[in-house]
Amino acid sequence: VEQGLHGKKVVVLGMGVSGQALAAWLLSMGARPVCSDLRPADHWPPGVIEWCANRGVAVETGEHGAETCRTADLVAVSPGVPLHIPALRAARAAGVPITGELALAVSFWKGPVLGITGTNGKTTTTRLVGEILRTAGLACIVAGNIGTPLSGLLARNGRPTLAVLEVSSFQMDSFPAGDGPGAGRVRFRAAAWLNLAPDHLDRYQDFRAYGDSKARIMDFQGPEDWTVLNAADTRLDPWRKRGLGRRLDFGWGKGDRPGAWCDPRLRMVTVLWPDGGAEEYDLAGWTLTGRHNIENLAAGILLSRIAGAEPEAVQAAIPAFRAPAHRLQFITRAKGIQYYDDSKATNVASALTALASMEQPVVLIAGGRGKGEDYSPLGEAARTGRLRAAVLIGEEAGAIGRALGPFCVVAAMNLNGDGWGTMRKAVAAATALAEPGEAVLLAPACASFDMFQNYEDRGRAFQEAVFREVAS
Ligand code: UMA
Repeated sequence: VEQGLHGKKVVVLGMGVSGQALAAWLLSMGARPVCSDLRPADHWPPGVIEWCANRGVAVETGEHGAETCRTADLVAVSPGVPLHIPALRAARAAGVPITGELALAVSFWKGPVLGITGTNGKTTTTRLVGEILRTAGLACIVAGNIGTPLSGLLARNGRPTLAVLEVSSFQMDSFPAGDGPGAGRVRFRAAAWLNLAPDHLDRYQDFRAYGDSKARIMDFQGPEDWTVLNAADTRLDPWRKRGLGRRLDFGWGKGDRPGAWCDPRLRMVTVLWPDGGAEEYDLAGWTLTGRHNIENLAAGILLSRIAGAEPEAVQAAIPAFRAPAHRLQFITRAKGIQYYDDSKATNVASALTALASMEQPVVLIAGGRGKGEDYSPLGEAARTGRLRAAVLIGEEAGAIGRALGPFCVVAAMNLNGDGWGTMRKAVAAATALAEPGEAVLLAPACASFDMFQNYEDRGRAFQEAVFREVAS
């Protein structure tokens, strides 16, 4: 693979945004991509089949054929494709190398790469680092799980440019082991692991396997590189010593070792470097809600400094940064009720984080498609804390309702897959339940795919419903 892709048959599995970007880049490299997607031809994303036909690119619809993969020079998977499917087993048995879209793109990327992984907070931290680097006048691209496949940017990779990547466990899964295709060329100048909480248990055998997947980011680092780990998250403990990178931690308190240390009272972050250097950052003007976002900021400061941003630029970016949409985003206040959109809270842990970040009692809108998670921690929040009422939607409404038990008022809304209609009903019900001084919070603890295209679509539906409701 390192010797070039020219003339090689590369089967691309999954034709979402990753597969499309990868196929186009492979073609530009003179490879012979074969585009394969489980969807039948009439359900492919618009224009993709025509794009292939116009360029003589072979397509395989409705299946990933074992023969297609067995006869390839390389198979490259999209993040959403699980690695144990029969076609990939056939490829493995035939000795065909397998890689992932992001792994392949990183192995061809010429500039330094920063990788940011974790269950929650990845997108916020990735965007923050991008903003700080821009404030510092450093050229960079921001890509990965955040929505922009890196392979789509390879064509513009003439001059080595810093890449700031949000890396999901799905993407990490298909980074080849030491002897795999391109593995020797994959390197993370800095890798940050923000936190670990149960998620995606429908894809992984268990929680440990999910953590193992994220931990692999440290395998692609040398002694000159930096590993940035959350000191406060004990779930990272089994993997803290993994990899060769130099350690920087981030956490709370005064800090007794190199890293970024947050003092919530003084609203300061102190950075300690291994050579004894120290820096202080003032959090005045930081607008994001919640302790978790201060942890994200601490990690972001370390990554930006490693990437070469000067402390002055880091300080200037702190008050200027705004939360990305659908992440505990304040929407509006009407009749004393505040509305927050945390549609990105697609697992129980992030819904709990959202609840813990709210200062007022909450009427929660939750539910959607489950990922094999246990909802009882939400019941605990209802019993002990701020969760006063809940409006439940989607496939998991029943399961969450059972977990919430008798501790809060529960209403369920479902309009047979009509997501936007259901959301309007849910927002109306939540508004009726909320008292002045309380908050209506969308933090679903579930994926959105039962009723929405994605979490953004769900968040937009919520925001539209809120503005309708408060105008009525
Ligand atoms: N497909 C197959 N075979 C399969 C599974 C899927 O052919 O076995 C096909 C589907 O029919 C569909 C296509 O693959 O046509 C979708 O591919 P994909 O699921 O890999 O999604 P992409 O559109 O390529 O988007 C992916 C990420 N999606 C997933 O990881 C599920 C996006 O993250 C990411 O932004 C994008 O690449 C760019 O890098 C989304 C996500 O939900 C936001 N990520 C998860 C998360 O954050 O929790 C991990």
